Amino acid sequence: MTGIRTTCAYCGVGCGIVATRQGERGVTIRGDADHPANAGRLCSKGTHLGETTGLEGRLLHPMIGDRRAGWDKALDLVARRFRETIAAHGPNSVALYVSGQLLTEDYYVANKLMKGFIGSGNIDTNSRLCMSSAVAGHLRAFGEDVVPASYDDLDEADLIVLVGSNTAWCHPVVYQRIQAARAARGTKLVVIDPRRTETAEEADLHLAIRPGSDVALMNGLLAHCRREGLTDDATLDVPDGFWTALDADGDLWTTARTCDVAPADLHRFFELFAATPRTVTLFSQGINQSIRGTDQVNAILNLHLATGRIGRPGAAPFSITGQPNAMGGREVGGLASTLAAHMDFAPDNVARVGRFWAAPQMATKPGLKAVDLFRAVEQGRIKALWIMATNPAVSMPDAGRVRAALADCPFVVVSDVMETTDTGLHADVRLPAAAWGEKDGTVTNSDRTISRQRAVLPLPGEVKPDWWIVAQVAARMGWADAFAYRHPADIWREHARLTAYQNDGARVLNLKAHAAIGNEAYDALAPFRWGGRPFADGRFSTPDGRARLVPVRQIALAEPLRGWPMTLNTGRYRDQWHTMTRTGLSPKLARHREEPLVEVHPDDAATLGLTDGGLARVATPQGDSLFRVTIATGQRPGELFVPIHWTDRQSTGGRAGLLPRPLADPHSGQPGFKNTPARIEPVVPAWRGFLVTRDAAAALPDCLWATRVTVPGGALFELAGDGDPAALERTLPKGDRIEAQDPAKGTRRVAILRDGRVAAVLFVTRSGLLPARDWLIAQLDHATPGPALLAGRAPGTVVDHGPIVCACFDVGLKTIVTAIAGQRLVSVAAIGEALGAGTNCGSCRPALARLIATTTLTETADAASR
Ligand SMILES: Nc1nc2c(c(=O)[nH]1)N[C@H]1C(S)=C(S)[C@@H](COP(=O)(O)OP(=O)(O)OC[C@H]3O[C@@H](n4cnc5c(=O)[nH]c(N)nc54)[C@H](O)[C@@H]3O)O[C@H]1N2
Ligand SMILES: Nc1nc2c(c(=O)[nH]1)N[C@H]1C(S)=C(S)[C@@H](COP(=O)(O)OP(=O)(O)OC[C@H]3O[C@@H](n4cnc5c(=O)[nH]c(N)nc54)[C@H](O)[C@@H]3O)O[C@H]1N2
Ligand code: SF4
Ligand SMILES: [Mo]
Repeated sequence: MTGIRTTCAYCGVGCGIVATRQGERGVTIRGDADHPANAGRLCSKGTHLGETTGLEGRLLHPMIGDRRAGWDKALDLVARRFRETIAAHGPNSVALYVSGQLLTEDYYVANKLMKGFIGSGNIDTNSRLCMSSAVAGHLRAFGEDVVPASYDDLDEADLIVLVGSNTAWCHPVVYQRIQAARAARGTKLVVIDPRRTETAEEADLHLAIRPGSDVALMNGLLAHCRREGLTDDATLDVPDGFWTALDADGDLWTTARTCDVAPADLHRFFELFAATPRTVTLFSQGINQSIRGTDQVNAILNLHLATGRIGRPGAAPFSITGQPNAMGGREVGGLASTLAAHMDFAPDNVARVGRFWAAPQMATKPGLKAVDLFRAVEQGRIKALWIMATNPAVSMPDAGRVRAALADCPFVVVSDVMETTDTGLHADVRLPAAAWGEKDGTVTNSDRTISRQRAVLPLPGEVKPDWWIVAQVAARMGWADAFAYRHPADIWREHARLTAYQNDGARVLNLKAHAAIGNEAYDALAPFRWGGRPFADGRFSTPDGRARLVPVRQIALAEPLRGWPMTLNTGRYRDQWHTMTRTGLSPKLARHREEPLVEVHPDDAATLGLTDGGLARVATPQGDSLFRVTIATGQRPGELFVPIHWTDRQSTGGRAGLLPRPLADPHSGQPGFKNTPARIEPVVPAWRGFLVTRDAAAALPDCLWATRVTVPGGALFELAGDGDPAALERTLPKGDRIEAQDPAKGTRRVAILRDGRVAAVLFVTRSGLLPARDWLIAQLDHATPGPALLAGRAPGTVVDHGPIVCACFDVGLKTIVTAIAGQRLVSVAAIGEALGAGTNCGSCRPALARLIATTTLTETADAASR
């Protein structure tokens, strides 16, 4: 085999990849056919990882302020400031904020430093924002945070229910697996999501419930199963009054009203679930990211426990994780609320872990959870903060406030792979970490499969692995012996030993077999899943071995607030990852959704005067930001959806993080990102335009709306503004200039040539049309004649392919629609044969299916009106 087996950098599906180095920094990628998570498949993000391994924008040296510093100096400074702060203000005056994008080994070392040596619980992680409600729900029901499902269950299920999960975009390879199961055994698919996502579009049934009504739905379904005699709670711990309270919630019609769905649809779902013992309920952020997230999780767990849909093939509740190593972080105890190796802060656990670590100073109670942690920074109670592998200035709720807190914090350290991030701007010290392709260690995916990530590329510049950086600081704080790791395998063995240490079966997580593994065996480690089929024997990790049903009630859903009549939902795009530090480098991935859009129902758009393609300001009590409007029938009226990805690096607008409330679930501390009172109003700029430039790293032009789109050979900026567009000229590179103007329309076109080759073109207009961007982008660095450049198109005809649908083969919307109509293509496979679209990673297949449906409809409608 050529190439190195590793795992994808992105989502919790945890796909195996075979990566082959090409030249200095290049990597070619293919799916690993032997990996149990993906059997060779990859989605668009994994497929295009090779476009993101260059050194552009990387942080390559330690930095103190804006100056390069040697490692010794930077590490000494971090250790000294942490030591001094602790000496003056106690261990709780410092904190670490880490990430599900660290490897298990990195995570283990950071957790050990904080909880065993500094002696505070103040280490929390971005997983708090991601699946802490699932963790809290598992603990309440099972007594341990164990995901009782595996991907194999998806192959063996007869019904799959996706709740609050846009699987087709966020876990595409799992989605393909679901589609394969549907094709192979007729598995039914139900999607529960207020939005009609691409995932929902292909389902057998979509329940577009009112946001926040999931408890009503699950409780209603459980009551239905009880009435049908399908529940068996003999072996469960059932609190008094559990069943009577459930009955009091009312019948199908009441539930349908609460959830705002048709009673007939709800009935269909209830009957289907009741008739299907092999059911997997897969859930993610629509459930977790709510101020009632933990109760929502337990409503799902109650349903599965009481109907026996757990611990059996094809039957399980399945909390799917977001980040590549969210699960590994849970295993080492990287949340402020857990200790280590699936142990909590019970005194005997604290004593046990303390013995194991020979810890001088154990944390004895949970630390601050993310929202409270940044509040403590704001209030000056935390005076030294170290952030690793996460970008909270963008991703925390009420992010404007988080930025202000960071700016005021006396000492901020940021370990990142990128030179400039919105968070890094507030750092006193920046430490260059190894990126995907350079890192070496393990990750655990959504179904408990542990895989190796292996280095394909050498460490560039002075970059170091995260575990090394933490261990160095620990050593300089005085604990060299406890952190004397030389290889990630040293850490892995220690972690494995801790999971097995005095574990008499009380904890399912037990990696005993790995406690003495050699370095070579570690390097060669094949993917394996721990825990087998958890709870198959009916025994849970509670003291009496019984699972607990947790009484949960649907809270009254608030009426819209005065002045904030809309509800704002936030989430993800198919081809972008979080704050775009990596996916933002890929021209192919940029094409799916180039700008941050706000999706609005057509009725709302009509009432509020919003136009498709126009700009709008979305405001909440926390802040406001501009977005480009897209009218979407898949939105419920009164609800808006915006993506989370755009940062100050990428755009003057689209800053979703400024908008959500910093309110969190009382059990888990997970913020409610999906449901914020908001309003929206149109913004009509005086002029619109765009800039295409060879300078990929060009600063954002200073105007009302400027969004960077990575394109082959440079960058495209979409622009709009109110002031004098002449100010934009400052952003043009130097060179020979040609220009044309049309005063009647207020149009100005400028092209800059260097050595006769196109360096940049700028088009601005007050009332005219703008040409399609594709052809101009393709002219970068070409010796294109001036008149054609200023005309914005090739002499003769140009084909506008429309927005890219298939990122792998660059196939545009218009090309596809023309082919469907012209060649009478009736299936996704037929489109694949004709155009190649959808035949590689498959991420665009749901979009292709929709194009077939809508194109055929239009054709029929045209025919009928003729
Ligand atoms: N392309 C891509 N994939 C990713 C990521 C990425 O950034 N980009 N990030 C990864 C990470 S870390 C995570 S956590 C996952 C997240 O994966 P998902 O959870 O699938 O993604 P989201 O888009 O955050 O939200 C899912 C859905 O919840 C719905 N929802 C909102 N409110 C409610 C509600 O009240 N009830 C119900 N039932 N549904 C509701 C939203 O409309 C949305 O469609 O994705 C992972 N995969
Ligand atoms: N409004 C709203 N906000 C949300 C969400 C939402 O749905 N809506 N979802 C939340 C969820 S589920 C999540 S998971 C978060 C994600 O939010 P973040 O974690 O803030 O987002 P990322 O862009 O993944 O940030 C990772 C950072 O680590 C860097 N990095 C990458 N690899 C490494 C490495 O190996 N080592 C180091 N040291 N650095 C590295 C990257 O360059 C980047 O700066 O966002 C949360 N915020
Ligand atoms: S589904 Fe896509 S992003 Fe997720 S691990 Fe697989 S290839 Fe990577
Ligand atoms: Mo996440």
